[in-house]
Amino acid sequence: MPRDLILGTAGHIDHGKTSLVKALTGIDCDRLPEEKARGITIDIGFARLDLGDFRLGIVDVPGHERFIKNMLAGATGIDLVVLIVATDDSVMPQTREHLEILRLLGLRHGLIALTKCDLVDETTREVVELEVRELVQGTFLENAPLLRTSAHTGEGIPELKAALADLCRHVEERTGEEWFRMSIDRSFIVQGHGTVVTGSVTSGRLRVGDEVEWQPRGERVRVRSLQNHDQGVEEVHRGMRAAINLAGVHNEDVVRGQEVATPGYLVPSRTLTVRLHCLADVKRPIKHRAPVRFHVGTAEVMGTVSLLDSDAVQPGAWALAQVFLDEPVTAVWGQPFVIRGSSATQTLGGGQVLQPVAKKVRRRHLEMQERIEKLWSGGADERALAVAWFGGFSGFTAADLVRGANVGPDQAPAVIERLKGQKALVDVALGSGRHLLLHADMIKELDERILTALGRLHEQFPLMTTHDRQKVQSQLDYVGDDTLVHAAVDRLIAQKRLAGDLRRVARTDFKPKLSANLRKLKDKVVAEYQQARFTPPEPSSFAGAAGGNAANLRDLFDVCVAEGYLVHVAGDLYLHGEAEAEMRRLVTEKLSDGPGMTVAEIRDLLGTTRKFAVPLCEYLDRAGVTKRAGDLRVLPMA
Ligand SMILES: Nc1nc2c(ncn2[C@@H]2O[C@H](COP(=O)(O)OP(=O)(O)O)[C@@H](O)[C@H]2O)c(=O)[nH]1
Ligand SMILES: [Mg+2]
Repeated sequence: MPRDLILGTAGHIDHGKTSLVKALTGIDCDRLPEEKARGITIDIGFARLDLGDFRLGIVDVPGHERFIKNMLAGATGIDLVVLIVATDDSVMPQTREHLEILRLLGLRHGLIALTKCDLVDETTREVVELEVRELVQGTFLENAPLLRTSAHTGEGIPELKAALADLCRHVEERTGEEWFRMSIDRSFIVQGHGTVVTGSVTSGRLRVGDEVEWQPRGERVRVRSLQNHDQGVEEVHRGMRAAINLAGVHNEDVVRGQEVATPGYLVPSRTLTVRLHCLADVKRPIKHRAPVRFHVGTAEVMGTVSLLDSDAVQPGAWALAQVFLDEPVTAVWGQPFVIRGSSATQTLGGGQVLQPVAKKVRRRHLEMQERIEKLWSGGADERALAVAWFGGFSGFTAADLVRGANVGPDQAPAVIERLKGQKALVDVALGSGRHLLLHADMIKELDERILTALGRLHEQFPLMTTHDRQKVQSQLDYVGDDTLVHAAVDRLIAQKRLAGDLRRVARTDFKPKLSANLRKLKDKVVAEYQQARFTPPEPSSFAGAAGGNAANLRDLFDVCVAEGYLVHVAGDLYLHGEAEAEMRRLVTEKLSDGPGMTVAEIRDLLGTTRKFAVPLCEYLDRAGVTKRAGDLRVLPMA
């Protein structure tokens, strides 16, 4: 089986890129009527070249400075490049710009073709060769083969093919499992078949009948049929040009920049964290908050740069940054991107994606920066841990590691097991078979937050022995699964750092300020209120027992209310919690199968006196149990 690779062209307009592809393949890549009429390439065109051991899909790009965005869409999936320089024109602005873009895209393999050699003499050829050699110094093309060609006379074409075949042998083969991914560069309708999307397959393989996720829409669609260079095939894989017939997709909904991928692989985001390089030969640095055009895959989206560790990236320098985009894009860890000025007149820089799906990070936050740097400098385990850490309390999945840490899909389970073994990751069971994978720091962090929140409550209510678990959770500044908090509280109870039950908890290091006497008094108060039901005692009747200290007595009643033993009705009137519930039940029951009741009737129902009946009725109105209708109390619905 020949190996499939994708070759791109690059170079200034009119330098003979399209002519050279035609001389190599017999295919005219200028397919648009406007391209034919004007004789220039506007959008990317495609050809194929068989080289025995290798099959090249060729993407011919436009050289015109106005169509750089199309060049970028074409260059995004290529494995090797032919940089083309016309001998009658030598190095020109887009020769430089295309080379810069190829460098930013991380291209490693290519060769140089001098074209139109039929137009110039030997001396000129030599001068141009020197100029080109100088241009590529320090780049991946530094030692690249340089061939002299002419599309008109055929000079150098066989040698070019041989050099390409040789170059292909140097492109490293990828081993290990990969998920499928293709960034869409074109779409059209085939009569009777529906929408077809095309692109360069950048990873994995895809078969007829498979399902792909169409991003950023997040829709799952079925692959009806596949083509590679106009031939029906059962499968496409990395390095191939592919045309995918998608079931149930409207052509008008497809735009360049969308992707199709293995479901779960890509997640669209408007915020990405990146390492950003400012090109050495731009005039001004890239400033914090600069508006830019962000090119990733075949997508081009407007956005703003936020520099995390500086106010400007100087020409030639690198920085950590986040980009905030107007539209969501899909990317993976390490993926190259390019940024251009917002008016699209200049390529400013580019770099690699570190977090394809990021949350906004505070600038100049050293700990965050260190964690983000780990995503670049660290090995697979460290990258995985960084992804887990940024997953916070929501945790992470194996797919997050594939997308965000460049861990192979076949490697992810082993990485997770290893890190769990090292206690760096924790697998929390959430009940009913659900699991949550968390960075171990999150468990510690949650414990800390629970202890701190409870500590604050103890400080605020020094007399209260315990607090409601729900109340503690509401003070955590936590968004995530409730079960996780419950599990953490249970664990803290098991570790004896908390004391409590299913309903209420306290820190074990907390000593309630209630003296032994007051604790005894509290039990007495609660017991008396329980006994008295709807004819409760006056708080002042306990003043003597409280040592005549009014503040103590007030605190004591507050504690009883906070702990749910008593309910405050009005003024000095309290009911035992059970009596209050009983009152609601009795009144509601009576009213739901009878007419309204007067205060006197409610008084008799509760077996109390007028002194209590009036404030109790008003309490029931406030609580929404009853409402007033003239002299009567009725149910609020009535
Ligand atoms: N004499 C000569 N002209 C060429 C050669 N290659 C391309 N041209 C001409 O240069 C012009 C631009 O070529 P084209 O392939 O469209 O350039 P591109 O913009 O780089 O794709 C056309 O008029 C071609 O006929 C060549 O090898 N010799
Ligand atoms: Mg062209």
